[in-house]
Amino acid sequence: MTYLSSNQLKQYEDEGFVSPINIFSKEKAKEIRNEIELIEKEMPGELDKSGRYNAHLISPLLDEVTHNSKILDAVQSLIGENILVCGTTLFIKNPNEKGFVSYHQDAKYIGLEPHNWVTAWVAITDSNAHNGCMRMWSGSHKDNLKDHEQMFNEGNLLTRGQTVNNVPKEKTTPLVLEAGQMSLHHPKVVHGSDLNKSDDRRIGFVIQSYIGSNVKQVLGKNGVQLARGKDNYNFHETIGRPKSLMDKNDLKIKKRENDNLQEIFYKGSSKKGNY
Ligand SMILES: O=C(O)CCC(=O)C(=O)O
Repeated sequence: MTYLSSNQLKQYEDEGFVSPINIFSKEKAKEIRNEIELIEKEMPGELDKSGRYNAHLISPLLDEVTHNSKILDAVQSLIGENILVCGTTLFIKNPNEKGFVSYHQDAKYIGLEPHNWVTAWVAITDSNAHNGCMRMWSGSHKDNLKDHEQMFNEGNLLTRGQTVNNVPKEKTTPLVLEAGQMSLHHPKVVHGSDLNKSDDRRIGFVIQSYIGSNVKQVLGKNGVQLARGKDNYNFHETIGRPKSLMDKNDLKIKKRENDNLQEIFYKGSSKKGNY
């Protein structure tokens, strides 16, 4: 068991994130990258735009990451022993593309209440200031939810380009990770990321999020998987784990889940973005 240490718990409480945490080897990370790139090659477009969500439903290796016991031990330290997975996102920044993530709070649009949940950002490639790693506004999770401007701006990897203005960027902390490490962040911490200025891809596989079984989806429907413990509340439909890579039926389930997610992400918006 590798629960978070008291120092790590303190970091999460004070800063709204804990990082870095070692999960798997660089070799394993490369294997996972190869599986992602095989899907991209065999099924062009499958992981693009709204297809970037829930790739763990069609990829046995991403499923393995999602249910990794080291990750779950750390998550259990923060949200308790009954843990559900309610979705994943691939945040890929290719070199020479203008991808960035505006500063935002996840809890603003995701519909998961109460905030007994945490997001795990797992580095499939190294992630650093040069290739656009996440940057956290330390301590911002202690404030209420902030106003977000909906920018729908080019290159923004968020659905609506939702942006918290006046973030003191020079004070934000870069979460530098090696492939195989992860960070955990709080639903209300303000965070974003810059352009990838390197000549390789930056790939983050994000479990967004691990929720306690007491958490509801108040904006729509979310299928979940039981990751650990018991689901005492049964607020959500349960979805299965992948049978094999790119299984036909699993592809349909992924599509259905992602259609539901679109309803959640664009609830109340008259405009739709790319994701
Ligand atoms: O991958 C990134 O740069 C941003 C990811 C993010 O905003 C998140 O995981 O909540």
